[in-house]
Amino acid sequence: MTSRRQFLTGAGLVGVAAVSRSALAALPEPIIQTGADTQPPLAPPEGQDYNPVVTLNGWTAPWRMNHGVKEFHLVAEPVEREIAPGMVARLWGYNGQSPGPTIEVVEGDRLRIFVTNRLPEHTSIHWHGQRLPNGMDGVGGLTQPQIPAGKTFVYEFVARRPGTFMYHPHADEMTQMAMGMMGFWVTHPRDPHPLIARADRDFCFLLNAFDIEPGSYTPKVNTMLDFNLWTWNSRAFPGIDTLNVRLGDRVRVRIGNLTMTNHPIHLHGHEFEITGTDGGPTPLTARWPEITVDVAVGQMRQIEFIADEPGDWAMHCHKSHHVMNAMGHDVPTMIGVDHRGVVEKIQKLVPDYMVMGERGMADMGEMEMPLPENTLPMMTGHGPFGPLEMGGMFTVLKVRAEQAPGDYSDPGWFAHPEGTVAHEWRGDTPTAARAGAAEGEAAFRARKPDGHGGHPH
Ligand SMILES: [Cu+2]
Repeated sequence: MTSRRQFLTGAGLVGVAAVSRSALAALPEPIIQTGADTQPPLAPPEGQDYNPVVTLNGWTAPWRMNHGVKEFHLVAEPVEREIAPGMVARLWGYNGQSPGPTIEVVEGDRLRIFVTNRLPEHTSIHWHGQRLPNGMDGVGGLTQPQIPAGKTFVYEFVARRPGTFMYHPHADEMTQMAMGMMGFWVTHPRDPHPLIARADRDFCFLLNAFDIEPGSYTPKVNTMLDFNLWTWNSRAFPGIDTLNVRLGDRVRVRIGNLTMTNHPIHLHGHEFEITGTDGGPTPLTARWPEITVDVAVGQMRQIEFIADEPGDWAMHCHKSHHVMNAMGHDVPTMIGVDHRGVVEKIQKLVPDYMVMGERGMADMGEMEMPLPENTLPMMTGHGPFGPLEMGGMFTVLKVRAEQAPGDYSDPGWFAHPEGTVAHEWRGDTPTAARAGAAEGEAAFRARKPDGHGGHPH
């Protein structure tokens, strides 16, 4: 849902087509987003000369043309962001959401970006990765005065190089980024570029993290490393939308990391190449196939692959605690511990006592355990075969032959062709062979390099 909110008296609801000269002298109306659904790509109004990006659980900032200059209006303000169904966080962001809208422009565009500060403290915006005049770099105190609460500043520069970028405050950074202030930036090449392929689908998202105590709404802003909610565009699984593509599509995924740790992002079923970073397109000779890309703090990576395997392919951070939602960390490992007898004794003292993790933690995926209000289950989500036992930085790449070009809607779960799903073995189970076995049991024989070998090991 996008709503146009009346802003700074006078402008009212001005349609894009009906902007008068006097209206152009005023600030562009900021577009406010009220929901967390992935919005359809914003096709450029004057003939589609690029394939627009899709911001996962986000949207692209609309702009207006003013005498050859693209004008945007960002409003830094407190927002409410649904992290996943069942949990809302009180964050700071831009234009109603965290992250703010993606700014999507074309190489060579002249830009004017108005930034209105509706936060209780000063802010600034740094345009991460841009070539621009030093005074437009947005480092409060170094290249500009801070933007005081209630004031609007203007940034003006030319989008000089194509690529994958982001924006974030360079003012009280630890607080403002811990509160969710950030946004994506994509600059498309003006002309066909030897190192930038035309992608059929172009997705982008930022890696971010929060420390929100179970049962509360506002992030702790003094947390340095021990965040408990690992999110993509301020969404945690199962709140992260799937990446829906057509079989055979060239897919580009742009990822930026504004957390305080690295994230090895792993894609199942395909190999990809890193085709660019926030430093620019990667030379062809420096590309190699990967299935995991480590995105370090403050880095951006742009990966590309041909989606040529139909199915529902997991895509996630490979740090296993980053695919979980908030949990108590100080739980001892109980695997293999026999609680029988002990439980009843403890329950006499602590009636609510329950056994956790005796067989591993998978039971948590199904456990109907009472949670504090506004708290996500640690491991959750259901697939066609049962609980997924996931949280945090996890989603699914859905590759379908029948997905129409330009259709980003969710096709539902994959229908596996007959006989292509792992299943229970129902035949005989032979005794396992074992090294160092006693006489009469099966044993491996290793042949030593000297050719004598033959001894059981
Ligand atoms: Cu991670």
